[in-house]
Amino acid sequence: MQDLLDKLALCIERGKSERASAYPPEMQNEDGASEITIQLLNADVHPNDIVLRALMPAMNRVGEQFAQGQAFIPQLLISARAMKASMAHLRPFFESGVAVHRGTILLGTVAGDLHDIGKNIVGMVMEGDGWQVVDLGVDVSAGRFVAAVAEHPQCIVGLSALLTTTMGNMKDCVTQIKASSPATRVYVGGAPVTEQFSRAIGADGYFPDPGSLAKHLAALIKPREQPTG
Ligand code: B1M
Repeated sequence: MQDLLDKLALCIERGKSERASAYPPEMQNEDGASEITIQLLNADVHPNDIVLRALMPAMNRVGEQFAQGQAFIPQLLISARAMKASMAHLRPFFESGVAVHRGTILLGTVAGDLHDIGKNIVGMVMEGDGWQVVDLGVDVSAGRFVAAVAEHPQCIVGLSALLTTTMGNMKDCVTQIKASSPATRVYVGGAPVTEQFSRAIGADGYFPDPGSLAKHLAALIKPREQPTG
């Protein structure tokens, strides 16, 4: 199985989305991220393992190459596309896995930031844990968060940021959300964010991954209803 996980990681690194894709030329007529993900799922590999043992390490390697000037924006984009091709098959496995409704979580990547892969994984995991996810997308202003909280008064908010230059915008979001709705819990996450930063901006907590966020919320908030069927 490790072979298939390694193959999937290679597809992410090289940006091979699916077999039909002509890119990269040296991988023509080979299975891509889409086909290999299906093979892994058919072999009963858990979606979490696919994320943790193939997708994330591959994306981190692409990020390191980018940081060292060995990869450029187009490579990041095609890797992101391959990652999304894989995640499309994983989503149904995370959705509605449990017969509970814990509440609503609003998710968004803060203003100025276009990174959405991590936020999307958080969304999938939370859905699987019984949360209704309202995904506001990327580049979300504090004002849009405030308006969405007004529409979903009982919600919890999860902010994501991947850039040191945009994580500062989380403060604005926390401040404005708390000003309009003091009881709303606001959690933060994303690669550059830390617990210390979370405390400094008045957020209710920092979580490094969706699993720890889901666990924290499950302990804090008991399911509100048990739908039948
Ligand atoms: Co960008 N990028 N990028 N990028 N990019 C990083 C983040 C970077 C670290 C790369 C590097 O230099 N090594 C660097 C940031 C450096 C810094 O700020 N210190 C960087 C840069 C510089 C940039 C640009 C500025 C480059 C440029 O234009 N010169 C630019 C900014 C654009 C913008 O946003 N305005 C840019 C653009 C892009 C692309 C658009 C090309 C693409 C994003 C595509 C997309 O998302 N649709 C991209 C990518 C792919 C990356 C890397 C390679 C991968 C990010 C990713 O998807 N990781 C990234 C390097 C890296 O991360 N190693 C990089 C996988 C993902 C599953 O992990 O997002 O961390 P992550 O999410 C995790 C946890 O953090 C957590 O759970 C997730 C799952 O475990 N989590 C939460 C996330 N949000 C949470 C919220 C929570 C809880 C947990 O709620 C409470």
